[in-house]
Amino acid sequence: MSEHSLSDTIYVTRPYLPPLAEFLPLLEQIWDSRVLTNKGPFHAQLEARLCEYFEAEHVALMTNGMLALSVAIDAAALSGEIITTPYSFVATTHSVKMGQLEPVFVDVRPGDLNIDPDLIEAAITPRTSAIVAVHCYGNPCDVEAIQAIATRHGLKVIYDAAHAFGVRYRARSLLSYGDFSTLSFHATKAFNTFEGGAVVVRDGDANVAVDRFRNFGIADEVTIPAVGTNAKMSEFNAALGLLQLEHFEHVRSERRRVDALYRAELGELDGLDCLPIPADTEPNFSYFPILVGPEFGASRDALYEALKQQGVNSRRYFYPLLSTLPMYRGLPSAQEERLPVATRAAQRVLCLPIYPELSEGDQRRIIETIKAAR
Ligand code: T4K
Repeated sequence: MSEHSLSDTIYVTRPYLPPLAEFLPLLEQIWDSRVLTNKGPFHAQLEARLCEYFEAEHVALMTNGMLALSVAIDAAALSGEIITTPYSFVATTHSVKMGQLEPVFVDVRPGDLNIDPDLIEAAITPRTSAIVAVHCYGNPCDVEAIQAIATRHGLKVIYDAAHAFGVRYRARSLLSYGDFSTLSFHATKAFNTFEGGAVVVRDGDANVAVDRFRNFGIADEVTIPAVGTNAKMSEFNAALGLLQLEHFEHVRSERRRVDALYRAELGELDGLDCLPIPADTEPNFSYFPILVGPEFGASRDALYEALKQQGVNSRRYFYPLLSTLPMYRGLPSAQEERLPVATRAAQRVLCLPIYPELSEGDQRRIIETIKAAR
């Protein structure tokens, strides 16, 4: 039994919420208007604000990040094989599979655990139609190298940018790269609307398909030219998003504070690696992954348990590796020997608590537990 009560449990994340008093007037407007969903006024405002913020011409709000991926995959009109990473949350590969496409796993790079562009070309076949890459933990993929390969082979590029809200790379929004970027605004993300998501669309023609697919394939009251789903964001979520946007730089700076203390205290420990902050990047500090190597003196799972004993719930994002799941492990690209970097990372990774309200005292409790576990 843990000696800690539930009340002093430290979770891997806690959602940031703005002061309730700021949200109530927006709720009153919803109550007055009775416009609850189907592209209401808050929905329109949030899409417009995010277009500015993401430096994009088209942003379509969605119910969640998984449906955002499904919508982008549908709008990209793909077929056959999709090159993707095994090192992600399960939504990435499931959205490929649910689009009746075959995932082809390619290993990741050790420096940022994003898909390794040097390995992509060898995985391309005449059946390949796209690359679905993930900006894992919000760290940018090698977007230039990936685009060059895609252009050479006529492939679409979809970035699962679920972790990458507010990230800037080479002085522009990371979401302005690729044909589509998809976001999650889930409670556990750096920017949340309770549940929510978005698709950033580069090509205006695809924007029509995105818009239709999230609304049952409907074009107008009497015209339904396509199959579709219901992936619409409600007015409640959109109103919250407008407010959250005003608080996002506060969220980012509080997360930066937590990130900096971990780096200062854990960065030099033998056998424990923090992922470096990537060059030319303004991060959002949405996760704090550490990699626990054999020299640390305790295994990753022993450290996970030691933290739990002290009331600290770290998480093994991303373990198990997606290529080991029952529905994917039979794929030729899922063989472990083809994915050595991702396999090792999944065995070693632990994401430590990081969120704006994490106090220095609680963070020091986490750090001391890690040091004592060696
Ligand atoms: N692509 C990628 C790369 C993703 O990482 C994700 C989602 C998606 C796509 C799909 O986006 P969505 O469809 O979810 O919008 C969580 C999230 O559910 C999931 O959104 C996220 N990635 C994934 C990495 O993590 P769990 O199973 O770890 O969540 P859960 O409920 O255990 O929450 C973790 C901790 O957060 C809890 O211990 C306490 C705290 N928490 C959580 C919730 C939901 C709160 O304090 N309040 C809350 O409301 O999956």
